Amino acid sequence: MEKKRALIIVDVQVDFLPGGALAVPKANEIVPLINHLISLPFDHIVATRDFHPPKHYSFASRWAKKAGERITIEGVEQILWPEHCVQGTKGSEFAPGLDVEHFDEVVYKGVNYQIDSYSTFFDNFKLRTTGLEDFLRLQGVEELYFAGIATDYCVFYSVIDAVELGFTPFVIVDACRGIDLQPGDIQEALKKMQAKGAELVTSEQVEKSLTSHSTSKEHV
Ligand code: VGL
Ligand code: ZN
Repeated sequence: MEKKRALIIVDVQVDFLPGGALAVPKANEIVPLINHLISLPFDHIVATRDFHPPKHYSFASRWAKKAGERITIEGVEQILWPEHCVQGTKGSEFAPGLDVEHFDEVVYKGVNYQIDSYSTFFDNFKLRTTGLEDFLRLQGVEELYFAGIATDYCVFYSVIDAVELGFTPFVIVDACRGIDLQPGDIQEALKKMQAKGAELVTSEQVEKSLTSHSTSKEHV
């Protein structure tokens, strides 16, 4: 039997699009591409949402500091960001035009005001899980295909955790966009994910591999 596959769509939200509070260059370009990926025969489609309370610790305004500055909380370095993806705001919503009706599961992260969460599996202190691992284990999913924002933050930490948890992760590089706080961050993140054991693929390769054999969905 074939391995079950899930598409994991990371943080494709209004505040990360050009014009948003934490705008990621060209992030709007991946929306049609991700919609196309959603139409492929994945066993599960999961989307994550960065979803912060108004005075979140990761917000520069919370510390009267500037975005891009760093602080240390309980020995863990925190980059300070502009206020973004605040619960209940337009900026926290999924990108307009994203095919949300096909999601099987939505995972919320960064919901505790004192702890940031780049990974879609755990918060940055690894104190709590988001529930994503339980969902994937329950469904018997082994292969994870990552797309979304940001290549060098939430996609990166999610993929590293996915390897450590024993999943088989693929990064769909053309369906991701990154921040590049320092130029080169995106390339370095891609290299590190590959070195950790993730496979870097294109959406075209994913389409070919998913449409060339029958899917487990047809057998259930
Ligand atoms: C993200 C910075 C702060 C991300 C979320 O989705 O990559 N980056 N919050
Ligand atoms: Zn955030």
